[in-house]
Amino acid sequence: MSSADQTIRLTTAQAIIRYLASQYIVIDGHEQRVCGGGFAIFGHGNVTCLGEALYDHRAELPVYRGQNEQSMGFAAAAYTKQHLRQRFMFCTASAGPGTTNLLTAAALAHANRLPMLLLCGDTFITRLPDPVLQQMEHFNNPTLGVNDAFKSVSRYWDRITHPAQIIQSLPSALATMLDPADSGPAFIGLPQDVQGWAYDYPASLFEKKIHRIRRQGPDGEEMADAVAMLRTAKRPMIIAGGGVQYARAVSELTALAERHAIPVVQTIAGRANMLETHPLNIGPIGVTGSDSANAVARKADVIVAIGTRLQDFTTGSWTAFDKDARIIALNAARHDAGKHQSLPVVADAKLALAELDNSLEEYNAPTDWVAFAKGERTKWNAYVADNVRIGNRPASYAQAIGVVNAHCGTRDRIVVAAGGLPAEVTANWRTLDIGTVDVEFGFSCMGYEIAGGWGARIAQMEREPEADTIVFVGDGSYLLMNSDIYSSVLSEKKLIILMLDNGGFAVINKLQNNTGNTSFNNLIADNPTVTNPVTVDFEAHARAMGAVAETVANPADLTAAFARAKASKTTYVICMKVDAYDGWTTQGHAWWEVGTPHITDNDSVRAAHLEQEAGRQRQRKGT
Ligand SMILES: Cc1ncc(C[n+]2csc(CCOP(=O)(O)OP(=O)(O)O)c2C)c(N)n1
Repeated sequence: MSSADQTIRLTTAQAIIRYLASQYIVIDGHEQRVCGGGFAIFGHGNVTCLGEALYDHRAELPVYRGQNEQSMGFAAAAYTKQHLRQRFMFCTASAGPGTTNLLTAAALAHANRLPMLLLCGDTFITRLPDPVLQQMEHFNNPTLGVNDAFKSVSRYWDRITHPAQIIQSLPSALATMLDPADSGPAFIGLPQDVQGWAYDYPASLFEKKIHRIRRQGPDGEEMADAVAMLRTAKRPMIIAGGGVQYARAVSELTALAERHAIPVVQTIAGRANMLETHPLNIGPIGVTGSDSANAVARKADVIVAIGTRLQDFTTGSWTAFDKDARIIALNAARHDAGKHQSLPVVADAKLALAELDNSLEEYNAPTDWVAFAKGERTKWNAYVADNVRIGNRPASYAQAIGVVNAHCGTRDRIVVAAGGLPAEVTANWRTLDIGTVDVEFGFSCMGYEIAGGWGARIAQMEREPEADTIVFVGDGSYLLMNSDIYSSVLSEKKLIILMLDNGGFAVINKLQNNTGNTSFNNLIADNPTVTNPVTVDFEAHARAMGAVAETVANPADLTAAFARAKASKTTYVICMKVDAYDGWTTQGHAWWEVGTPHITDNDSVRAAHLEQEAGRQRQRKGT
């Protein structure tokens, strides 16, 4: 008998988990499992078969018990982000509501291009017991169920209707997740009966396999065009996105910028691509950016956009640039490289940046242009220094950010997602080390903060346990999803959480006011159906989940509290009130397109609409 004919008889679920446990990757010379384990909430749809298989492999693939499927997915997203997409985790949900709870997390991973494996129970293939618990029946299509909802938020989708199918499906799912151009969530629906069916699997399926993340070199002609265009630049600018970090191309980016004196601005995901102190770091660009980056962006004639999907916060809804500026888009994904009629260079950033650097030879950006960019940055630094200064106004996000930034470790990781904090962190945070900032703004999803902090901390403890994970969260996001404080305590994955309370959804209230509308339904104080406006005791709430918690009266008291949090071995929550109106960073913004009413009886809404439309004059329309 040929060795190729050797088989191992396993259930579908056993085979999936055994396969996952035998997949490896080499990171910095160390072989590691590509799957770092997973998050699970069991129910009848996954406990009996998948649960049995996971128990047998619990030493190789650690299973963390979640509190909410959605937050499990956020934790998995933050985990892979911290591992620069080189390792991922799985999430398993039972069926019906457990599975649909994962939908938002899948969308977040899709928007942020993050790998995560979703293993979800499904209805019976035989249909003999139908309709089953939690089954949603489509009267005219029995194949449709809740799992089909994942098709639009997954990069890979499959339903296993026979045990043999995983021989094809699992390698495809992994190939998708590890492809830099295609990376995103992979969804596998597992009918409850099929999970337990047995099959004689080829033994070779379970042999140790070492994966590589492909580095696609640039096409010669695309690169030649890019070099020719960049050589003509009188005012070149680089936009560095999150893809630079995923390609582990930070040193190539820095070398290119330094050798040819090209100013670099960053996207939100690319916020920690360059140290704050680097002279060519001109700051964050766009709607929540800096005056310095936006001033440079307005004048740049050739823009090299690297590893960015050019979302509206980066481009100021495409008003941030000169209409005649030309864009070279260097990206692993063809989709991103072709945006806005850019000159595409479809390639791995590390390889392409090195080649671009060499091919540019003696090209240097004109010195007056570089001096202009540096001068703008100096002015922005002064603004930020004053903006984070304690006492400059009522307690604000910026002041809290300033205190933490001044006292955190250089390798500490900060996690932020929704509300006003992403903008405040992007504008005011001084990057102390590469890859230390996780501002989730691909989906800007409330609830990611604490759950993501937990996942980030799991990854951080695998790589650099001496550093801390620091979460900034508003009261709105906290109330939406906080139960992973308990998870972090249970699993001893310590977080430092800054819970900043401005009485509700303050950033949306600000948008409501800025568009001429009356405050309504955002701050607790402005909700007509709130007839008993009690306040939440956040400190007691966090303590009830096992965290150490304290409340500070003002940013001046935050320094000592943060030191206590640093010294704590357990998750530590610091609560502080900030001002909902007088607390914002007011500089550094670019125009942002939001839909405003074209007709209204309200004069201030009409005035805001006209002002908003006036900003459109600068908008590039796809050219
Ligand atoms: C899941 C989700 N629901 C709704 C929104 C829309 N939204 C964006 S920010 C925000 C308010 C967040 O409140 P909070 O966390 O208190 O931050 P603040 O606005 O006060 O800074 C809302 C409702 C969102 N981003 N995510």
